[in-house]
Amino acid sequence: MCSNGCGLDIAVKDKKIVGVRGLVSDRVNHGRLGPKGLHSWEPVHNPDRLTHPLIRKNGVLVKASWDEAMELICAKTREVMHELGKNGIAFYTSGQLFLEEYYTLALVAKAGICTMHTDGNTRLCTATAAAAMRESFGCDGQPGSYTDIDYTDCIMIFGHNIANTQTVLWTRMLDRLKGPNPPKLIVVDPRKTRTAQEADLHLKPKVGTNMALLNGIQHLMIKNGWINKEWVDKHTIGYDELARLVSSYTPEKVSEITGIPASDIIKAAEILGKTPTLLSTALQGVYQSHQATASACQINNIHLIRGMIGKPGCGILQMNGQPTAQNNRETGCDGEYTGFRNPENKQHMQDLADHWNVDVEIIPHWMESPTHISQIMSFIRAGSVKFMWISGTNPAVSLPHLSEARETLRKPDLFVVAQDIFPNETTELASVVLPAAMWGEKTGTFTNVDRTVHISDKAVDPPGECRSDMDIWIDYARRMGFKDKDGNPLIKWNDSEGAFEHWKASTKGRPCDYSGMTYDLLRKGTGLQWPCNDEFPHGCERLYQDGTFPTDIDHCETYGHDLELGAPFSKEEYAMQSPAGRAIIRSAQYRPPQETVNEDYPFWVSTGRDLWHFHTRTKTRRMKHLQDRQPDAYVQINEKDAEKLGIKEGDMVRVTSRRGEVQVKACIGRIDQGTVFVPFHYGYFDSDDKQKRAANELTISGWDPISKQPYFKFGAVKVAKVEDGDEVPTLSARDSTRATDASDSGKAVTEGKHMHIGDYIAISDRTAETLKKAFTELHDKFPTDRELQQGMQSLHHLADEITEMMDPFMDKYDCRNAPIEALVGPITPLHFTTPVTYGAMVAIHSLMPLIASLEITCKALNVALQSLLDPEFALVMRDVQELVRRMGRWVTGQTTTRSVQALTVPL
Ligand SMILES: Nc1nc2c(c(=O)[nH]1)N[C@H]1C(S)=C(S)[C@@H](COP(=O)(O)OP(=O)(O)OC[C@H]3O[C@@H](n4cnc5c(=O)[nH]c(N)nc54)[C@H](O)[C@@H]3O)O[C@H]1N2
Ligand SMILES: Nc1nc2c(c(=O)[nH]1)N[C@H]1C(S)=C(S)[C@@H](COP(=O)(O)OP(=O)(O)OC[C@H]3O[C@@H](n4cnc5c(=O)[nH]c(N)nc54)[C@H](O)[C@@H]3O)O[C@H]1N2
Ligand SMILES: [Mo]
Repeated sequence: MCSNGCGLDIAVKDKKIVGVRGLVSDRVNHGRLGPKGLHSWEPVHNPDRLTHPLIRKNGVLVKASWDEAMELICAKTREVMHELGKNGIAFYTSGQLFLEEYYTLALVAKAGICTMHTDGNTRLCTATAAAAMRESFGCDGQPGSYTDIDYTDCIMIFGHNIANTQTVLWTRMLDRLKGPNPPKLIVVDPRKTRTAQEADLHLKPKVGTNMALLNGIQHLMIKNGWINKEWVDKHTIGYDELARLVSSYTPEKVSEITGIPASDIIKAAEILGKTPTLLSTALQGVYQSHQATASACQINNIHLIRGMIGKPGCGILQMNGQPTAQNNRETGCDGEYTGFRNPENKQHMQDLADHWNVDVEIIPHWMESPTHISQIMSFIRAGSVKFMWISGTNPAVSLPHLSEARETLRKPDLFVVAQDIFPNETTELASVVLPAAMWGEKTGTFTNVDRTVHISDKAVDPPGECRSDMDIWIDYARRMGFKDKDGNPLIKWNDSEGAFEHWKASTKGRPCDYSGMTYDLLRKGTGLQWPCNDEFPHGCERLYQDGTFPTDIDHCETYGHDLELGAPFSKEEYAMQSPAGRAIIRSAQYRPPQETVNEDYPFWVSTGRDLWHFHTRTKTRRMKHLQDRQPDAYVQINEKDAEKLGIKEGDMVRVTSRRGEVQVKACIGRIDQGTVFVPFHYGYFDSDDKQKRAANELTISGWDPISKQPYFKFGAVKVAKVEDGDEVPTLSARDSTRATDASDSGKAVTEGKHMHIGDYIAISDRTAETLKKAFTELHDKFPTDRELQQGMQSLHHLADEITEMMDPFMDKYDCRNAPIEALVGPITPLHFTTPVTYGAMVAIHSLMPLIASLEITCKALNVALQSLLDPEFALVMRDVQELVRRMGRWVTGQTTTRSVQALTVPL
């Protein structure tokens, strides 16, 4: 139940699990277990387990056979694909299944259905960790090792309440902190958490201001020369830009933004600047907060500017949250591609297609990244996704802005499959429910945050008719008839070892190389760290030991993004940056969060975790020791704030945001004034009165521009004591269940619908025609300007070429007579003015909006045509785009060379 990846032994008696203990020989936990690990086996045999498939009939879920359920799912898949195409289907999975299960799902989604909508709850969890490592190092993968904790001189824990959330890793830190030569400990958290209590220096930023603090720290490190310039010059790019950008982040300015005293900022910079070794961790206080990826990159930067990476004691743990978040990312079930491949790298995609024995065109890789969950939800609302398969996650509690999320999931025309081990708030909204086997009942591997791969063996049979998630997807693939390009079954394995062997082969040569591992090797009493291959047969403890990073243009997982806007860089732009094996120092300004406090909503709200519970508590609710420690939802509030509002410990309090409200008990102290904290563990499955209490009733809907991870850590609320007689907000029966029967969900509606690609082709054709007219008009308007006249003739030739190239496809997409004025309005007119020198320059310039517009149209069409498997026309549009770019180059060149005479000589 966290990403630490502890090894454990399972005790079985009479075919039942009766206990677990930590595995002493394991490199990760050395025999230790935390409270959740120790009790983790208890829910396995809980009588509430789902044991049979269920299908919704007359509004209620009724028992069905596997055959009935799977045939219905297949029929609905076909129905939706027939109406909307493959991108009417979405998969939303977990960070809690096994590697082999995700790998199977990746094939089903990417090469069976071929949808671009595959995501996981890992998007809510550690999408930012992955994004930040891709930006800084060229590829996902934690550089460090847990052993760094044993050697380091300084630990920085950033937005991470490790004492609650990774208890075993925390004890490893406590060993050092309470032993000889303890490392210095810096903790950055707005709350005085159990972690922060142990800190030498506790920085308490206002929520959402991490970026300002990190820029401020780097400013001081650079100003004081606390950097390793020699290493920086040799192994990084981007340093000068960082130095320039952070130079205005003085301690006074940063203190003003963050609320941290300037002296503490100076102290932090000095510790970080002078420590001989440094180990950093970051988690949700960074990833779910404002400017998430940008901030996580600055933590990488602190290591890079000091050259503290790839050496003992110098790890960066961009943490994971869930036990198998790493595997979801590696196999490509969220925003990434199998084996950390780059979707924009043709060879990477071809290698994957060869390994799967499918045509490369069918793998959805045309867009820069697959659809993220918030976007899938908005497609559902718009009616362009009508089939959603949810596995191992409980979005009806864990997604932000719950009232909207629930309304989306219960939409009558959406067909929802929920695959879980227990009934929960999401199964209540499902059309079909599939009962899954859990760990202990199935075999598979999982990879923790320091790249250690473990095997988890089956110990007992699952209850009732439960099947493993992998078996369910293999069954689906067979029933759907998914084939490779030789007509053989797409999925070529029947068991987890078979899946692992196939997966292994797909990783050879990639950074996450598993090729040297086998199930037998993994059974030798401890896990193995990837890469594990011929070069590292026993696994590799630390990445980047020689200062070489996977940023080579042929090797990297991404070409990177603008940290502030999230806009992707093109391959050409990346080539110009030329990192070529060097790490990338990326920088950005601090910007204030989108929602801020005001008179009506005067408190910042943050949400997160408690020590005793895991997520939506489907498991920890059923572990008596843990449930009894923290049975109720609560809101944490500062002493002074509570006093002002007349609130005492245990009082019922109403917390209201612009989106919803909850009523929960007050828990006073250990938090700064002006901020409140609500754990997100409490939903409605075990609440009789359905009183509103889920933290996500309050949260905003917004996400990081690069990682697309939702913002769970800031928003504005008001707080009031509940008085006798006040209304109690409850979740209505309507909101908590689905009204449509399974057979009616996902029904096709075809009237008035049509694919819009023809409209867009017509727009590009018409834009080219308009350009031709403009070229002729300009040519005639300036008879004495020979250069302009020649230019217009040449550009006209290019435009002719464009319309000729597109002509053969106009009928295919039925777009000769599309009413495009109605679609885009009048196309921009030309501007003419006098005198003639200035006038010609402005006239040439005024071509640019049309040219730019045509270029974007071409690019969008190229991607859409690839997805429609029309590579011929897609290639034409790529060539057209190149012609349009050349037009743009002419216009830019002419405008700039003309500018001196036209703009500075009086006429
Ligand atoms: N007991 C328990 N352990 C768990 C889990 C669980 O549910 N329960 N879940 C697992 C999973 S999936 C995950 S992702 C991890 C999450 O583990 P953590 O990230 O440690 O947990 P959170 O409580 O979500 O958030 C961490 C801290 O961020 C702080 N914070 C909020 N806003 C800001 C900010 O703007 N800046 C800074 N610097 N800090 C801020 C909060 O005060 C909070 O203490 O835990 C894993 N372990
Ligand atoms: N407000 C707020 N919201 C948050 C967060 C926050 O800090 N604040 N944190 C976010 C984060 S980091 C995370 S990770 C998410 C977690 O959010 P969820 O993923 O929705 O939470 P879980 O309760 O872990 O849901 C996992 C589900 O999988 C089921 N399950 C367990 N094992 C198996 C299995 O082997 N097979 C199948 N099919 N099902 C299984 C469990 O019963 C459970 O219903 O929440 C996010 N939401
Ligand atoms: Mo998470």
